[in-house]
Amino acid sequence: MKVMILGGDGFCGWPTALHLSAQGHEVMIVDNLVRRKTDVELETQSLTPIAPLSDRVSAWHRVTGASIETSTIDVSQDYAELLGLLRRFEPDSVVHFAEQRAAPYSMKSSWHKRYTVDNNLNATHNLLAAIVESGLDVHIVHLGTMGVYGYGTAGMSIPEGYLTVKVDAGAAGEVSQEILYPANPGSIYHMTKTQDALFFAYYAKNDHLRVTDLHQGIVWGTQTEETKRDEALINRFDYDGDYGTVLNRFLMQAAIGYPLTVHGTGGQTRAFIHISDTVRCVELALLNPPARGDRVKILNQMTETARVRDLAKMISDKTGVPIDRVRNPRNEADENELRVENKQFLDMGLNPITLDEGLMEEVTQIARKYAGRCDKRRIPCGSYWNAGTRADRP
Ligand code: NAD
Ligand code: USQ
Repeated sequence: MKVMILGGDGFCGWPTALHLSAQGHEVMIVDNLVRRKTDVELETQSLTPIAPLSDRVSAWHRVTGASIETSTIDVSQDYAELLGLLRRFEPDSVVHFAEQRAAPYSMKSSWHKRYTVDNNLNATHNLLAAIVESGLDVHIVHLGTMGVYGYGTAGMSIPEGYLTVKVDAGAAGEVSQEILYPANPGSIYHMTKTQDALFFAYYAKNDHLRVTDLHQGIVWGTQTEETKRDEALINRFDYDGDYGTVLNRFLMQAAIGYPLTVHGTGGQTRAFIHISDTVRCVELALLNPPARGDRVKILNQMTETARVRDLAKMISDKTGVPIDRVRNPRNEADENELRVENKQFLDMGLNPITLDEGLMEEVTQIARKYAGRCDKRRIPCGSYWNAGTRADRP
């Protein structure tokens, strides 16, 4: 299969590119390197030392003999170039990771809100319009988020994208209809993903584009089988207050003895998946596309749910590092239950890595190894959801 990977230099995109290349697929990475530039803006860097993109693909060629072509166009702005790449490479599939993905970053200021909306919506819409204009039959696999659903489920399991509702239609009696699960985003970033979903539904209906939307939980871990093969292939590890996600932050904090930063009560329940399972899920999604004319295929890409304070306790018990309950900078429910359907991936043969299995390996082999690169000043989260209105603004 020929696969174009938008955002293929990022945390999920890079190991996915290597995994697909290792399976014998022909891979092209398209990435404007904005994530590396954002590190400069935030005065931070990946805990792991990531090589420049050209060194990464050279190392992959040296280790495996396989070539990965790269392009550094901006998918949200360089429409003609994107169309040209599609026409030349003629991919069977495009995996779309190329969005600003941090909720705290999207809430930092008006500029960050507008950038996130402009970048994410235009990247997604440019891809859809370019595929239609190219006339190619390309399967799009998009990385969406569990956060499109919100995290409150009224006691039921969150279904995979669609919900059957029954409405009392008066004289017509009870009518039943399948709808997209109602969107309930908790940040500007998450909101862009709910809007992506409408673009996909429209283009699947109007142009019969084949689209799979993967509603992914929080990714943890760093390395995959392929990124371990050479030091220059190492994956990025974000630990800062904007881009660092909760579990990897706790693992890094444990490695350097920094009290674990639980927001509020820590009663927030979230869905999780290991990075090695992310790459396997993307491959499974590529191998099982919807047919032309089908509605958008939506899968919940997560393997476990956990409460933030339980994760902190698990890591604290294993490492002895204390827990620090910090004021929650976000506007979110303190406590929520979360149950999620993930039958489709399990039926396709996914055999998930569990939280308990991989946690300590991550602390010792990655976080402790690179602890010297951590700048503790970058750990606190300084992005406040209600900074403009709160009396207790920082
Ligand atoms: P990341 O920021 O590490 O990677 C995104 C990549 O896309 C970066 O390399 C960036 O330079 C590139 N990019 C962004 N805008 C671009 C543009 N306009 N043109 C070209 N390239 C562009 O993020 P990630 O963690 O790898 O996440 C990838 C996708 O997966 C995102 O869409 C995110 O919403 C989704 N996702 C991530 C997680 C997670 O925990 N990391 C969880 C659920 C969903
Ligand atoms: N949290 C803490 N302490 C911390 C950091 C976070 O308690 O030091 C809490 C947050 O308040 C939140 C939860 O942990 O309740 C998750 O935060 P997060 O930063 O790990 O995850 P989130 O902002 O939801 O975003 C991440 C990715 C995003 C992806 C999303 C999947 O950055 O790209 O879409 O996870 S999901 O959460 O399932 O929507």
